[in-house]
Amino acid sequence: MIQLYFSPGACSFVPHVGLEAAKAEFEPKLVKLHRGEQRTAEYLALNPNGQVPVLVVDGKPLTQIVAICDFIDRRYAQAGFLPEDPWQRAQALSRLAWMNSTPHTTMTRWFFPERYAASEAARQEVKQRAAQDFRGYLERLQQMLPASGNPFFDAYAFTLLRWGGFAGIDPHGFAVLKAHVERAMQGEAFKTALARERIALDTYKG
Ligand SMILES: N[C@@H](CCC(=O)N[C@@H](CS)C(=O)NCC(=O)O)C(=O)O
Repeated sequence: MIQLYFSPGACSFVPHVGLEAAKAEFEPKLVKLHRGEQRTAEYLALNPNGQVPVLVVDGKPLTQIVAICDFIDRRYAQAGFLPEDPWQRAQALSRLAWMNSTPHTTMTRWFFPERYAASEAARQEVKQRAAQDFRGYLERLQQMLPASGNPFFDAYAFTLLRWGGFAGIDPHGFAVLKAHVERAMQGEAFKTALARERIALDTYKG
């Protein structure tokens, strides 16, 4: 029995698409981050970090996107998401780890500036600097595209490009990345996850 704790539009979209693409049987469990449901005692018992995603497998929690992707890939090996060759596999995991550690955490600064600075002026500076850094990371992500080719990468790329819209970053400025993501959005697994989370690439308001 598999359950995925997710929140609409959050990074949990990555394993969400992965599970759908693997045609896995799983129970989606909605966590309302804006209501602080990730900080309840019950949830912290699953993930002491107070974050989504959590994959619960036969009652046992697994956290961290990269580890969850590795698990999904091995558990549903027939889907062939990640390369079998050790070097190519490590390279694919390296790209996911970079997305998780670098652009992702940069947007965490933009979403939660109060965790990084006390005054309103300093918080605005944190957000401005985060948005500036994030643009550079989207450039680098775009350059990685020729080496992509698995649903985890595509779902993370979608998530990051969508988050950029909140920070005033127009996805049209990353035409190749946008086209790649929009192609991925046409896949059945993507469509199912997008519909369940009720999200689209529509966060940029110009
Ligand atoms: N490194 C973690 C990052 C998880 C993460 O940043 N989750 C965010 C959503 S994208 C979250 O749950 N934030 C809630 C909070 O910080 O209160 C992972 O790979 O799972």
